[in-house]
Amino acid sequence: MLTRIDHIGIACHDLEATVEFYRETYGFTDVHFEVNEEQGVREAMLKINETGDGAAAYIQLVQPIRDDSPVGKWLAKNGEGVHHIAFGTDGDVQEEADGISGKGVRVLYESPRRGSFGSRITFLHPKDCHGVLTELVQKATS
Ligand code: CMX
Ligand code: CO
Repeated sequence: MLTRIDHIGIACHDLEATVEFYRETYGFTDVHFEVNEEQGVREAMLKINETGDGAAAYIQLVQPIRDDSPVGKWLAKNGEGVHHIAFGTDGDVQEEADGISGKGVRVLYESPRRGSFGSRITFLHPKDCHGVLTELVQKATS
């Protein structure tokens, strides 16, 4: 089941400056940085609140490390802004994706890839989701 908004993904040109904006403006100080080579981004996860399913909701700031990556291409076309939303599962993300695929929505990955904090992620095509690139996230088991 999808039980939370896991994160909202925001594309930016300068990760440190954007983190500073969120810290200064809103007081979001719980920040985790990582690089995801496969996705072509440097990212910062800003924790907003815990969720009822034992996970948490974040703002994910992403800066491309390659111009030809999904975020690099999107930024060149649109400039900074909301790039995707992510829903969290309480179970297996592939099972969730299979169920959604059965409803006629294109799932972008054949099998889940690695996301923030070692999570398992996949994406749904924005053209099948009313213009919203949608990510599904299964939290890493701790
Ligand atoms: N939101 C909404 N629509 C989008 C979009 C987005 N983020 N990205 C692309 N589109 C739209 C484009 O506007 C375009 O529409 P038009 O044909 O009407 O102009 C169409 O989708 C095709 O876009 P494109 O620029 O040609 O891009 P591609 O088809 O090469 O790639 C996508 C689009 C979704 C397949 C690709 O971005 C992708 O694989 N995304 C998943 C991975 C990802 O985004 N990783 C970064 C985040 C990592 C993380 O969250 O951890
Ligand atoms: Co994301």
